Amino acid sequence: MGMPHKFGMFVHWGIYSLTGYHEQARWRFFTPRAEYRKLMNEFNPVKFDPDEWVRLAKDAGMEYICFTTKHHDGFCMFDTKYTDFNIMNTPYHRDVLKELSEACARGGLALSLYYSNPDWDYKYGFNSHSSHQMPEKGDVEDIEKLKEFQKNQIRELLTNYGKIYTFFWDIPMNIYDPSMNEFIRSLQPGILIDDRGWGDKGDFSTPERCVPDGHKFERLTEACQSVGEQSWGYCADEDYFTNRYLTASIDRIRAMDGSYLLNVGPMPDGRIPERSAEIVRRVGKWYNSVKEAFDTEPYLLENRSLVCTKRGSTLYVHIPDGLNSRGLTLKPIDVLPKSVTLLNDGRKLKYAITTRPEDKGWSAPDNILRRQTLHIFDMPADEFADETMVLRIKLDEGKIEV
Ligand code: H79
Repeated sequence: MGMPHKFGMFVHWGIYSLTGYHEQARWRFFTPRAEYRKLMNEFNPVKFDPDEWVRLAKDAGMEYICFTTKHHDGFCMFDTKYTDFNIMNTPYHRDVLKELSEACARGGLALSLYYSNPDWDYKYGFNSHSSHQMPEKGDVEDIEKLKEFQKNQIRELLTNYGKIYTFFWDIPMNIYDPSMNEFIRSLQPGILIDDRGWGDKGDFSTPERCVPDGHKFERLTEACQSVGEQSWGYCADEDYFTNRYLTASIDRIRAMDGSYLLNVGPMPDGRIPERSAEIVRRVGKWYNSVKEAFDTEPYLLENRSLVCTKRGSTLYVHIPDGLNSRGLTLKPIDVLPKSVTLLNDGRKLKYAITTRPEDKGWSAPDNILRRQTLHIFDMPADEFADETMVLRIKLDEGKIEV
């Protein structure tokens, strides 16, 4: 269940990377359109190597890449006939989306397309019903023209780049027009569409930079988060997230059966910053070692800071918040498992059922008897303080009410 692909790499790349600041740099600096457009003449990513991106993603256990074909700035990272503000008119003159789509196909990754509703370059892009608008003098609000423009670009996007896995509209239009998603589906029948388009909820939800409460998502969900706190596009002084935070965030989303898009922002020369790549590799190593604990069902433990999932007679205990000691009591589990394994490094852990006081011949009123509870001993809590630990607890068939 859940989304067909579970872990992906979001890539925010555009001429905004030249600012080394933020994908919405133009908004933040109130840059006039004509001024911002000059960046197009500088964009020449001679070190762009999509096979390298694909390798990074695949090694991390990712199954797809979601690429920003056009962010709010309106610059198109693909060959489009409908605006000159596109990659073909940079010194690079190459359709990077085409090259990425071919690299994904070679590497066996699915490809998703991000497409922004706000368009700060298009003369008829203004939408007074929505946020993130930057109209300039002389622009005209004309939603019909905007629809036509989008449909023309969507036809290009969904015709020229092979099979597309999902379509990620960004920033809801707040105008209802189901024909837009119908148009997408008419071009790519199997595609999944997110919930930020023209007023309908699409196929899947998109919590952004957050982990919603709950144990299981009620509809298809793909959460997204970047490797750093500041920006999605390349940021020269990014505040990178800790491994502790990212593994906890991915773990909680995946345990609820959401998929997870982890974003990187390539530099103007086309390379993914080494520190971002290092994060993807490290998180990926963790993900690959614990991923059998996902695509499971939730199981509730009394300790709510722990996340528990189960498949058949196997329970997985996830510890996204770390431990204060080297021991762990797992109420209400009161049966002796066959084995307890720390998936992070495969080590076996010691465990026992705590004794009832009456087993020692002590008597106590029923209501203060301690339950028998599974206890795990001597966990490497310090060694794994900076990543979410996941335990695999194998039980005898039928030993636990699940
Ligand atoms: O491309 C990245 C950001 O530049 C862009 N989305 C990510 C993937 C973004 N632009 N602005 N914001 C994110 C912040 C505002 C988001 C909101 Fe919404 C828009 C809040 C409500 C409408 C999107 C849709 C997030 C929640 C619902």
